[in-house]
Amino acid sequence: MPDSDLPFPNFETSLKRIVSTLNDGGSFLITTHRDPDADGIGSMLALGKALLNADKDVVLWTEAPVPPPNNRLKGADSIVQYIDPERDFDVVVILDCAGIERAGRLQGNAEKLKPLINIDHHETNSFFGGLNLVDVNSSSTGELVFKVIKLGGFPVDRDVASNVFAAIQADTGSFRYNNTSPTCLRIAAEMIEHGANPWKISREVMDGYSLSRLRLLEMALGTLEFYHSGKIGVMTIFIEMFSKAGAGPEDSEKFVDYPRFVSGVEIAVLIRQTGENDYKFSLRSNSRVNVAQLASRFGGGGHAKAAGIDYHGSIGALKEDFLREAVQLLDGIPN
Ligand SMILES: [Mn+2]
Repeated sequence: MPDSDLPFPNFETSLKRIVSTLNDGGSFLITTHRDPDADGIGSMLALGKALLNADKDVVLWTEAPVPPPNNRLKGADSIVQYIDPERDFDVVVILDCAGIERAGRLQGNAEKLKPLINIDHHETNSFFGGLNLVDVNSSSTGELVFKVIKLGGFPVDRDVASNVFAAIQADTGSFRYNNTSPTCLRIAAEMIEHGANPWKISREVMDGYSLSRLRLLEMALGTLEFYHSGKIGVMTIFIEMFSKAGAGPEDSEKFVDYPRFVSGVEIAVLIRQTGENDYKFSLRSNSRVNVAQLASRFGGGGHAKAAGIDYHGSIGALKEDFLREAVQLLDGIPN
């Protein structure tokens, strides 16, 4: 059987099939996961603009309006929250999204989502598309999207370049995490040659903090706790802290880095209250521990170094359960 007939063809075959589907199509619906990050939004905007430059019809959709700072990405004001139910698309593209259930209300129209292209780099991706370009070794979905744009010959302008750059920059922690590969640095360099301005992107999108975010951080830092000889660092944000600071959930983005920054910490945890008995746990690993594996014990998922869990229950019991599993995992790994 030729490789192209396999249900999960290799990377090059998937890439070629996706490029020819995009070339053949005239109208596209492009989206990303709920609570999108800069990789999701940047990838949408980059692919959308490149297809637009090739005279295609493009609708960019997210379930909720894009909050700051990612609404400052170039072209973010063209993202809509409404799609005419009568409207058909030749191709639907879902970016940076591990499972179809994370793709917002779109999943209700499964019949309309064909052909469905899934481009992602999450370890837990469920290959929900008709065409799947999933590569866990890619730094970001932005990197994969650029490979599609390049092979397709879709015109790259400054907006495309800025969004690919921002997507890669965001998912590599500004080129610091261990997914910072020669490939992503080469693509980033190419994006600068196409007009991306690293300082401008850093200043507007990566830094761009509101004062309420810093007020929230001030309170959150006061909650830092350390467990298991300082190997587990936990920060907690309760709903009343958000209202006191005048901040939204997006203002706590990357706060998990603060416990992660501390020497000796192997697992960093940000606990965010989202409802009376609802909590989101964001997990980061500094080295040996696979936090996607840890998250999956509680129905969550993500990457080896960054994962999340949605929890329902009382905070005391949740923390106890979580810490027990985390300690077990840490102790089971040889130094
Ligand atoms: Mn990503």
